[in-house]
Amino acid sequence: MGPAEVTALLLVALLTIVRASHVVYPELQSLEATQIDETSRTGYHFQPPKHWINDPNGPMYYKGLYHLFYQYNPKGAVWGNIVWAHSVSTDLIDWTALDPGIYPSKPFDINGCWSGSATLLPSGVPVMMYTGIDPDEHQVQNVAYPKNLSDPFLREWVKPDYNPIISPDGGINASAFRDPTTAWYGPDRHWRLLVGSKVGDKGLAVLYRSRDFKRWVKAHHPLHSGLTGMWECPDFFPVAVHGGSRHHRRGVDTAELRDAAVAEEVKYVLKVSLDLTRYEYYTVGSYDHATDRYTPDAGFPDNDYGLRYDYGDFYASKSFYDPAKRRRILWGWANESDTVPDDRKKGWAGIQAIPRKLWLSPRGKQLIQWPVEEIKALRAKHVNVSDKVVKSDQYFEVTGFKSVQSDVEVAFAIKDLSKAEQFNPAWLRDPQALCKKRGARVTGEVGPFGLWVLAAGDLTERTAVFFRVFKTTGSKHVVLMCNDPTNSTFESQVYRPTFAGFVNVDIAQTKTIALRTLIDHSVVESFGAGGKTCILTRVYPKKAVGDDAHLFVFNHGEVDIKVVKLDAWEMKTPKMNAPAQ
Ligand code: DQQ
Repeated sequence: MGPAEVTALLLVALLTIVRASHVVYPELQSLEATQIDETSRTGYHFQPPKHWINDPNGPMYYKGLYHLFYQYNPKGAVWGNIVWAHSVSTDLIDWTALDPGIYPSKPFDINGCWSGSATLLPSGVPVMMYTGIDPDEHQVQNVAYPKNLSDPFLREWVKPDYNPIISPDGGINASAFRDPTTAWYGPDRHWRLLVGSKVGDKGLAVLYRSRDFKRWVKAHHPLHSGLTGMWECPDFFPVAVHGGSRHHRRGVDTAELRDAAVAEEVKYVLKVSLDLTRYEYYTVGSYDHATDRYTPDAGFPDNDYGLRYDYGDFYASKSFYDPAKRRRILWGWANESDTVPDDRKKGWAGIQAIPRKLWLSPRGKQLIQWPVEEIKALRAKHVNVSDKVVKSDQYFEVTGFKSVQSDVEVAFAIKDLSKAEQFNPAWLRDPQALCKKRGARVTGEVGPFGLWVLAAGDLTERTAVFFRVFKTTGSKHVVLMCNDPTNSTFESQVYRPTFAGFVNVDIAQTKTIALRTLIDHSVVESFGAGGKTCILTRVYPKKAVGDDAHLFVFNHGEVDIKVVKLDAWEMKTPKMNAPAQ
């Protein structure tokens, strides 16, 4: 490296600052992308034609259309100049891009329009609550209303002059005060909402109440807090309890809580996004409307080791209730794992994960997520394999279709669990560390077995999605699900940690385990055991691209496994954010 390059690098380092949780490159943030590199661009995951995206904002269903807003830089492929870009869809598959819905225009948001949520008022009027950055760089909460309610596209939004509706008063840290939730209505006829914040090391879900949606008063205590640093993008919503009168997979609208009978039959989910570690965790618990206290159920660790929606690259997520199909849908942002210069070269950065239906498991021990049923409409050419034994250290290729943009469902059977390796209870806290130690190339007894996706024909590049089974005390087992991208690309600068989570299944009883993986050029989005454990990762193969991307099944354990059934489909490319005519 010559002195000029060293100076340039130093300059970039000096100019690199962190604003809220995002790294800011002042010299890059307004550099328009002139060319788009399509090599690793996704086909059916949500993304605009170019530039940077991050958090999903204000998702909702209105007059027959799904609306998705998202944090977007209209001027470049790195974070900055943030507006609420806006897209609509009738089916969550084909998307039409509209002009940005909310963008800096008033003193209360002149330095940025950050994340927020939609609330549907009882009158049917949707209202957006979002964080604005004011001239003093303070984070304040604002509302915006549609200009024309009869326009199902909700193209224009009006910000009343009485904004901000919530300012960082009363001991609130003005640079750590953001991402208002959907509001809910209590039996005392007051609206409530949460705003993410922190005091010292303590993350807070600060609670506000309002009678008229205009004047908001801070409650004496936050709804909840935890020693996990700044809480971004809190989400708080009800889920139906199995055994109640309604089907447990059905979603519950916060608006339904006005009905006391419904309110008695639900549990609540509180999810927070941890700015310090850039992952999210959730708890399920009870919420007492009268005292505004939320108490997580026993069995939900309320700390860094809490359950996660996704154990991979999935952040700043937000759910909404879909009245059209009576379900709760979760959107989450997946960042790039390649470098900032790569993003500049690509001309784009960031995607949204496939929207997931989300519900509480029958025993109330965790949430389950599954890609929305609509994406099945994209399935095209189909291949399948059944009853195929994969012996120790063997693998085979799934041929006859193009896997670079595909949907793969497989069920593995394990005949002999007696040889499973002994589990060390110290591993329980950190599946990711365990998977780092026992990556896909480390042989085992029961596992590693699973898929090599986006693999080169000669296997010099491959991303492994796999399971390992351990035995613990008595006849119990622990199942680990991993995503190992360490061999995914020749490009050494790509961030590629192994990601992992445990899967809550009684494998001695089921003897089988299912995996569904959505492959989309640079996305590997996996759902273990019917959606109990999810891992999304971003990879950028150099060789395993286009028709040169292959799919294999492998078994690197001592014990044979069997592919009971594998179904794989090529996926069509939907209409992805073409501008409205
Ligand atoms: N992204 C937004 C913030 C939020 C963060 C800014 C999370 O509102 O806290 O783009 O990714």
